[in-house]
Amino acid sequence: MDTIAAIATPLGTGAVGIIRMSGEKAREIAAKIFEPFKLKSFSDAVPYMMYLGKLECGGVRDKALAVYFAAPNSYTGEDVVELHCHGGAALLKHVLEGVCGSGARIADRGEFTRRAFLNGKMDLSDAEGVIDMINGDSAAAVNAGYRLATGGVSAAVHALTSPLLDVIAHMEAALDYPEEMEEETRLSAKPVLNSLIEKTGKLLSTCRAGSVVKNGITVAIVGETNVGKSSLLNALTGRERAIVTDIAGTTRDSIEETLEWNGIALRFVDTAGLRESEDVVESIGIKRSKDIAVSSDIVLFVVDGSRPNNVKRAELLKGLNPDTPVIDVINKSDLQSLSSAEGLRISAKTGENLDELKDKIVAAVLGNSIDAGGELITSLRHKEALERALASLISARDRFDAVPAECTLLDLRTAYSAYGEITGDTADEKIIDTIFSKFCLGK
Ligand SMILES: Nc1nc2c(ncn2[C@@H]2O[C@H](COP(=O)(O)OP(=O)(O)OP(=O)(O)O)[C@@H](O)[C@H]2O)c(=O)[nH]1
Ligand SMILES: [Mg+2]
Repeated sequence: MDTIAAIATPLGTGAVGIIRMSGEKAREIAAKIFEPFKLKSFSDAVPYMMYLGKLECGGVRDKALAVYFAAPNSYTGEDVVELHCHGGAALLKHVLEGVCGSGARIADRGEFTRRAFLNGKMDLSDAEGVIDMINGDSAAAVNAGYRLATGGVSAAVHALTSPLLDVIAHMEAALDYPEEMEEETRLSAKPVLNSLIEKTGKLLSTCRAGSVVKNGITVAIVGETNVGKSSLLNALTGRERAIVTDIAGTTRDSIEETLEWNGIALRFVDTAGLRESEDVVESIGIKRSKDIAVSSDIVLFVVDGSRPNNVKRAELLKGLNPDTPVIDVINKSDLQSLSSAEGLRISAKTGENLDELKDKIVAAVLGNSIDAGGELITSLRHKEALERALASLISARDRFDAVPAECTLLDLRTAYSAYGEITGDTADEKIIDTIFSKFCLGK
């Protein structure tokens, strides 16, 4: 394999900037451009040790650190060298040019990780975990990426494919034998199929929680005008984000703000108060409020507890997906209560019960679907592959006694191939290209 190189740190100014090389010539190139202070040559470098020295390359000089990771014990499985330079954009650009002039070429997006996959250092789903860790915008998302990257999902899938492969092998072998033997093998396959169907279904049932963990929860704050929706957004996020006045119809456009609660990203969307309006701009805002409520994961329906209750709740929430949870929130608990509405009493002014509200939001969306220690499916690609595997397994089981063994085998091989797409065992080039194109340069 040729030697690839890239700047592994973000472009811009920083304390440190890292140039990474992978391939046969990595150490040789490093030895040409980097003189360690305490060694005659970088060719004598002990792997996994950092050396301080002079880097001279691409027309620039730097006092830098270099480290050599010897194949196969490196990220890519090949010889890897990292040059830890000072983090200047021009400096790094010139060093990279110099490195490429010495026999490396610039790496494509995700090419380091792609090589790691091709060299068997990680499964395809592990590689996707690496992207998720980098892109994760909450602690829960990062941790789900970590679980994926460290083989959680691939182990769960391997636990399904190995018994399936056994069944396939036995059934294939039995095809050539007398009928009783074929029958016996077929019968012993049945309980395995049932167990695979159950386990695959269980994994699929974690998709909703997985999506919440990865993407966060979108929370629409809706209600009549002046009930304190914008005040609630501001109180929750601790910022004067939305304009608050005692004039009904203050908010016209939706305003979004994200906070993290117990590691999960909560994306609150304040909306225009719902009422009959002749005003063109306000009417567009109200239409938008309804659309946001429909597309969000959960709705906070806010009423003003200091006003007699005449809220047309059902009418205002019309069109909502019946599966979308709604939390009734009675705001202004610091004032005398005149409302008979039921719900969680809060005050955007004093902050009363706001933490309880955030807990309630997470519980309403996730329920107890996060099984501690169990794997979470966070990727749509994995979900689709599992669904296809499940459909084929069910088809194999349900037609088991009615069709020849060859037909059952066809279903089982389809299921096996669907599982294999997740780990990369059976993924085709196109899937692999798509996955690595989502990586950043230098990863
Ligand atoms: N006492 C008290 N007043 C509040 C509370 N929350 C909001 N208010 C007041 O209620 C009025 C309306 O607040 P907003 O946050 O603008 O209400 P809104 O629901 O966003 O109103 P629209 O944007 O018009 O739909 C303001 O005068 C707020 O100061 C609260 O918890 N207690
Ligand atoms: Mg408002």
